Amino acid sequence: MPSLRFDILTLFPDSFHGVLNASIPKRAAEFGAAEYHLHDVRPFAENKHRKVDDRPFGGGPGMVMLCQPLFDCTLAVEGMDPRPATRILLTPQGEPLTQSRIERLATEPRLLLIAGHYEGIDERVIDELAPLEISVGDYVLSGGELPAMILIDAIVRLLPGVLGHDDSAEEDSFAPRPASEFAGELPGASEVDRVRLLDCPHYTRPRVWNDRAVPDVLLSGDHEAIDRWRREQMIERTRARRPDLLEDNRDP
Ligand code: 9D3
Repeated sequence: MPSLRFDILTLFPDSFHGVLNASIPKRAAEFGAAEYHLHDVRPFAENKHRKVDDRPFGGGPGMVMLCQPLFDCTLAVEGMDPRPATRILLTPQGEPLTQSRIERLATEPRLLLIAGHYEGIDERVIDELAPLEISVGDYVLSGGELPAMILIDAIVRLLPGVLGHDDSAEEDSFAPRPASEFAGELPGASEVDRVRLLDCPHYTRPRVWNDRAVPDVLLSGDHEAIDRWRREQMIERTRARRPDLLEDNRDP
C-alpha cells in the first residue's frame, strides 16, 4: 500500500508536532501508511520583512493573508513530489466535514492542507488555487491548524493497517452500515441507505459500581439478546440526541 502524503502549509508548523508525534498519527507514519511534511509559509514572502498579511481593503478589523506567499509556497511544495495533490483549505466558509468526506480523502495519494490564520485569506488566491474548502463545524477557532489536525487524525486512522484490529474503524458510530442490518427497527431506512448511528453504552468491571449495576442482558451470555439490546440502544440514543442523523440517512 503506497503511503498517503500530507503537505501542511501554515504559519505555525510547530503547533502540529504534538499531534503528529502522538498516538494514531504517529503510528500511521511509523507504519509507512502516512507521511507528514510541514511547510512554513513565511519564508516564501518575497517582501523584505517577510510579511504574510496586510490590512483589508475596505477597512475592518484584523489582517488578511497575502496572495503571493501562499501561492508560491503551494507551487513550490507541489513540485517536491510528482504525485498530484488534492488541495484543501480549512476555512469557516467551507463545506462541513463528514465521515464520508473523510473516507473519500483517505483513498487519495496526496493531500495539501492550507491552514489559514488571521481574519482570512485574500479571495484571489483561493480562486487561483481552487482548493476544496472544508470547515470542521459551526464555532469560531483562531486558525485552521486545529481543523487540519482533526482532518489528519480522522483520515489516518482509516488507512489500512493503522488501527490494531481490522474492524475497529468499521464498528464506529459514524461508520455507515447497511440499513438492512436494522430491518424493522428503522422505519424509512431502505435496503440501499447507509445508516449512521450513535454508539451504544459500554461497560466493564466491576459489575456494580457506586450502586450502579451493569445491565443484566450484558451478563446473560445470550449473544443474540445482547446484539438486539445494543442495536436498540443505538437507535434510541440517536433518536434522543441526534434526530438529525435519522432524518437524513444519506450523507453525500
Ligand atoms: C469575524 C468573522 N470570522 C468568521 C466567522 C472570521 C474568522 C474566524 C475564525 C476567520 C478565521 C477564523 C479561523 N478559523 C479557521 O481558520 C477555521 C475554522 C473555524 O474557525 N471553525 C470551524 N472550522 C474551521 S476550518 C478553519
